[in-house]
Amino acid sequence: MTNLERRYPGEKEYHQAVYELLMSIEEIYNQMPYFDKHSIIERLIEPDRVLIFKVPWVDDMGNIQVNRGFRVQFNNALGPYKGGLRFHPSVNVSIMKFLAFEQVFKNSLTTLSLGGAKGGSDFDPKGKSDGEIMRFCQAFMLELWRHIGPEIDIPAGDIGVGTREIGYLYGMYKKLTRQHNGTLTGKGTDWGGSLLRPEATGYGVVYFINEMLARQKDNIEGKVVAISGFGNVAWGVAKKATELGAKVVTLSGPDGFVYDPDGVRGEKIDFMLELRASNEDIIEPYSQKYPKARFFSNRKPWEVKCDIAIPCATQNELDENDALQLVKNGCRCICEAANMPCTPEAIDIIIQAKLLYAPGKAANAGGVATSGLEMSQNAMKLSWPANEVDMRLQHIMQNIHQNCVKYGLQPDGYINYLKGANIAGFLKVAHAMAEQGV
Ligand code: NDP
Ligand code: 2IT
Repeated sequence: MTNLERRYPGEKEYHQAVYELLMSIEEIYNQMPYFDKHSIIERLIEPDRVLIFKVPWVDDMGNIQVNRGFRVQFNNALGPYKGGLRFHPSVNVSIMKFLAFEQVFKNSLTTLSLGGAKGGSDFDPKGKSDGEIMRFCQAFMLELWRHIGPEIDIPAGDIGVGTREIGYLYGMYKKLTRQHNGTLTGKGTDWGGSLLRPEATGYGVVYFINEMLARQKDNIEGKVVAISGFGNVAWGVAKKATELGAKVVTLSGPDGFVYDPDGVRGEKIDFMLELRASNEDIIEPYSQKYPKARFFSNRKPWEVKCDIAIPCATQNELDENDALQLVKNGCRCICEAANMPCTPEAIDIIIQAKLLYAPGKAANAGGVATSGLEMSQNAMKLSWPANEVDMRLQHIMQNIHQNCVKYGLQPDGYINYLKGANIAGFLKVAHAMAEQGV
């Protein structure tokens, strides 16, 4: 850690992600000198390559804008690089590296042949016209296309990148390469996209929660659920949780959160999507449209009494105070749908209180797993019906859960899912690296 911090000063999200993993695997690593002999840690924490490029584009006023583009190809021991693209003004090298690092172990957990990568830009989609989004995506691909390919690196969506952006990116990729080979997942379902990919991250999260609850002879039906965000992942979680009989009582945006005592269900879930698509990115209009819902400006949903809390927005959005509040209010389960949404201090509190806690790299792996299923369908030039994709997704989430239990079971019977996920994800990558030589 000291070396890493010296080499990459200020990359705090990256340090945080590496530290968390190292703490989890320390014991098992020290029991197997074989890892040290192959310098696995030193090799594992250094990305294979970090690409940073200029993205110049022309806005609707005719002005030239310049953004930064990134692709971190972290590790391809298990398969071609795979991971999403994030368009958000906060994007920087540290955030890209932490996300790519997490992706390596998440992809390992899916049981599919996928390496880990992440990319994106500090471009802010907020308030941009459709034409501007298209021109930005085209300019971004003008550089990225030479670094990706169906057996090299397969990008997908993340914050600010959904089906529309994937369409523009893929269109440009296709022109430049003259190939329609499926590179990029989350495509439109008429031209190679897998059914259920948009829902998959959220659905997978809810399947994972049900697996955790099943060990306690319980399930999600009748539970009160608090979620943050109102993007793609929040939408999938709300849809599946509601379908299985839970009541989702909160959503949040950068302006605050809404509390809906009747539950976010039916047409309200579709309204979430409309709000998100409006490019306004505020949640307050929800409470204007549904008067029973109350809006709390500049506050977080974690103050609401709930059985299950599911952060679905961004990194470090749930801190120590939020964790204390959730524990005090009798919350039983905190499941990370976003990547690294809980701070290390929050995680300590949650685990000490022996709550069910699922780290993002296990719980949200259904998204990338379904991207992997999209790649399989593209390679076969076939598309599976939704129920087949769903069945495979459920099976993958059960498998991830079992692996977390296998490596996370503590002497007192408590399952430390963080430790379990990190060890299970790490072991596969480490063995593959050792077997493939330096
Ligand atoms: P969306 O862009 O659809 O939604 C993101 C939501 O989070 C929005 O409500 C957004 O509001 C909010 N948000 C983003 N950045 C910040 C910030 N810095 N501070 C506060 N709120 C923020 O993205 P997704 O739903 O796809 O992604 C949500 C999370 O899930 C991310 O952590 C992502 O990495 C993770 N994830 C996504 C997967 C996918 O398949 N899409 C798969 C696995 C994980 P606003 O932009 O206005 O701030
Ligand atoms: O964080 C993630 O796992 C994603 N954004 C999805 C990546 C993918 O390749 O589908």
